[in-house]
Amino acid sequence: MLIDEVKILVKAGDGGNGCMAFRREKFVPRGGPSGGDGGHGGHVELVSSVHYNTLLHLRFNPEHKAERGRHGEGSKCTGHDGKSIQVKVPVGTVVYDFESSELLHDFATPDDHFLIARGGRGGRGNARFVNSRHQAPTEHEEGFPGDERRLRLELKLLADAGLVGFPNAGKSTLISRISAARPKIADYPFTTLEPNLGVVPLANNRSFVVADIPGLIEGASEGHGLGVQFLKHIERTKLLVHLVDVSEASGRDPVNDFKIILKELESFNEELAAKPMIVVANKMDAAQDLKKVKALKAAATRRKLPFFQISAVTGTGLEELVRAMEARIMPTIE
Ligand SMILES: Nc1nc2c(ncn2[C@@H]2O[C@H](COP(=O)(O)OP(=O)(O)OP(=O)(O)O)[C@@H](O)[C@H]2O)c(=O)[nH]1
Ligand SMILES: [Mg+2]
Repeated sequence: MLIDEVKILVKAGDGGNGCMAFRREKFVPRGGPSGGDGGHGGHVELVSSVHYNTLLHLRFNPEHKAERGRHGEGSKCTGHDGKSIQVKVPVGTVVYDFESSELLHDFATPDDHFLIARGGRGGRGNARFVNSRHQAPTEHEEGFPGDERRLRLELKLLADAGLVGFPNAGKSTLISRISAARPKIADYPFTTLEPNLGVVPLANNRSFVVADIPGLIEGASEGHGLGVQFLKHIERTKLLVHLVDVSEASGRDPVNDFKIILKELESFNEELAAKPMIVVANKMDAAQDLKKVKALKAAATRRKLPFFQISAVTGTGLEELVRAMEARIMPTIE
């Protein structure tokens, strides 16, 4: 199980200082105390969001500080409150105090707000200290400090997309090209024996998680090859990426391969087979008979499935593929 973990610092804003002032006006000989209160510091809130699947965006951005309150001013002007900030985390994030390891919050649902650092109260200005026996107070308070905490965030990564296909189709090669995962790659079947997860970084500071699982073969649902046991790792994904080897050297028939895998998925679990799927012709650099590629495209189109041509080795078509995956995995930003 892949765990994403980051340490972050959250610091709420300090309160503004209270002001010490006396009213001075022409023809008003003894103006009263008029120092305003300081504004309150902004809070830091953690908010769970469906727009994030990993903690990657916090790794490069580990400090989150809310604005401080402005100082109070004369004429009983209260300082402005500091702006609060929100730090977005994926659903599933568990928050611990870094020092004590105390569990502070577990984000189980989207749009859950958790106040993690409270802003400091503004100090009172001298106008507040006036009473019948104390007409000209000079007392005023400094602002109170905002909370500061070091946190450890943990997230059990779940795959957003699963790579399926025959052994040797290039699934591990693909995940190694689009993520930092470095699975074993070799030109023999069943190189991958355990599922691998990779985090795919996107341009907009977001990311999604891809699972590379061992290849399937005909009869996998009856236990042939490594069987379908690994499919349970992608049962909760939003998308399947079906890789088909279209290279000449493989000597395979892409359309036939494609249909066999579809059949195996169906016999494992109809819900899994009904997930959104992208069909990918891989090893285009080594494809000689483009009729085979065309036939695969037709088979995909007939099933209303989007079709892409890539070479996981040379990198051709990977950008378009990642964008298509992103569009199907990430909810659009409102
Ligand atoms: N020419 C070419 N070869 C590729 C491409 N993608 C993968 N390969 C080769 O195909 C072989 C199998 O690649 P893997 O990534 O290990 O395939 P896999 O689907 O993970 O295989 P299993 O783990 O056995 O299921 C390796 O020798 C790769 O170098 C490609 O785009 N073009
Ligand atoms: Mg592999």
